[in-house]
Amino acid sequence: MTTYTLNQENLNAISERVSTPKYNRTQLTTGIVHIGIGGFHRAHEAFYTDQLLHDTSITNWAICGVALLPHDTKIYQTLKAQDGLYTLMVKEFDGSLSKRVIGAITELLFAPEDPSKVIEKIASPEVKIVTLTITEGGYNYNEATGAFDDKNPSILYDIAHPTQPKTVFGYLTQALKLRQQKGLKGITIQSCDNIQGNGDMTKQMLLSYVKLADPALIPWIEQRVAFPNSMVDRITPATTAADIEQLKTEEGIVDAWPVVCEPFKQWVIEDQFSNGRPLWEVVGAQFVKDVEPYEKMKLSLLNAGHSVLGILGALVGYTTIDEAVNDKNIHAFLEHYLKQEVVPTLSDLENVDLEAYIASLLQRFGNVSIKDQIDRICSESSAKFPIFILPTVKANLKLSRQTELAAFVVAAWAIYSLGTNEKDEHLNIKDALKDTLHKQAELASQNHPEYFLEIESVFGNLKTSKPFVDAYVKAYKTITKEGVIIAVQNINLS
Ligand code: CS2
Repeated sequence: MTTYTLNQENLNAISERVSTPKYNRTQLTTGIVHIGIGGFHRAHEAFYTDQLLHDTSITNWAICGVALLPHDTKIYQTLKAQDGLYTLMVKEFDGSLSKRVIGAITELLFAPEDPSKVIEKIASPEVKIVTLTITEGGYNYNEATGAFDDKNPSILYDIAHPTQPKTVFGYLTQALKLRQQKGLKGITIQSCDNIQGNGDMTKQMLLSYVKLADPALIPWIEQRVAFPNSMVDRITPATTAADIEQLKTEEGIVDAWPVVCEPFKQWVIEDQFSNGRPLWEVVGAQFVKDVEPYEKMKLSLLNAGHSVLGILGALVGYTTIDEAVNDKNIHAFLEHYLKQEVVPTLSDLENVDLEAYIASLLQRFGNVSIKDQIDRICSESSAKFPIFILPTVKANLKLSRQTELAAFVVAAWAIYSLGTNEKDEHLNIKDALKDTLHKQAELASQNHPEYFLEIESVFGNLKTSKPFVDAYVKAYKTITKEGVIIAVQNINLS
């Protein structure tokens, strides 16, 4: 079989083998600048937008993908060499694979190379939306103070060097300022990260930055920039060498960075845009007045479920999420956690069948073709726990309800942070707070489990809750003594 390198020139030949964009990519204009062109964006927003460009005659919503950080060079160069094209490989439950080339990203910028290009792009009249996937930790929010972290060295750098920014806040501020100077219309800044109230959070953090960097811009932002909240969902594991090889062997397509994902997808967005928006509803997105209940449900069930499986699974020695959820003890633990500790906190969700949602989650987690990496799930847990798990704990403590199972997971995380699993294998921990986590985990292991809860930027004042600390210490001791599986078996899950 002839092999073709994925790029615009070879698209015709490739279309004989897999589905490719049928719209004329060269005639599109850029309506969206997206910051953070990792797998999730390419499996989600870019996928929806590609479908929209495909199904309608709309031409003004192509995406300019921005790689913001110096370590994003590889993804930038790869996509650039492929003219923004990549293959989406959807792994169905029955093990089959559907492949499709996505064409919605038509421009690419590498911010560290020339910041002014990114600033000017956002400040061009045809751009109406900036979307973000900058990860949960990217918002510069400090859990301990409940505010923007104004001591962050990158933030201080951006304030001192406004035209050569490094952070998303520095870029957005300069770009908004330029839009104001040019007398352009407002713009929408839409977060696609897993954060409760992700639009509100973006607004709060951006305004905190602008207050320090350029306070005169605040009224313009308040009047002309919209920050819709949204709930985003599609499980997107990291691409492996085997995925790249499979595409080459099966289709003769040489794609240096395809994206793999599950078939399920969901996007619920608050319909608040200041300068128009794509008709994403035509291709399945849901526009609603209030997205909060959807976000809460997804973060506290799906994302929390992932962290539970990730941390417990990693300690036991599993490497993928399906292995962890297909272990009957871990499965039972997770199901009970979701039903006993999370569901009671979601009582304001009307018309949602939570039992059915949980059943579908357990099925999605169990998809053996996905092989979602436990390493991916456990990475940056210090940014994830405060969003996925701790709000549930706080809500339960407030009403004097059980937090035993969440305490068990936090205890497992403290033991995980020592860096070795129960098989004595090294754990590859990736976390911005890795050193702090390790240090507190070490102290905890010397007969003071509670020391792990001292990390205020993660736990806030959780250490002052006696019922939680008691449950946590008890779980810590049991897991250390008996291991995760026996400890789980010994919890009364009825
Ligand atoms: C995961 C998410 O990063 C994580 O811990 O829970 O990436 C998850 O796969 C997505 O939010 C699914 O929509």
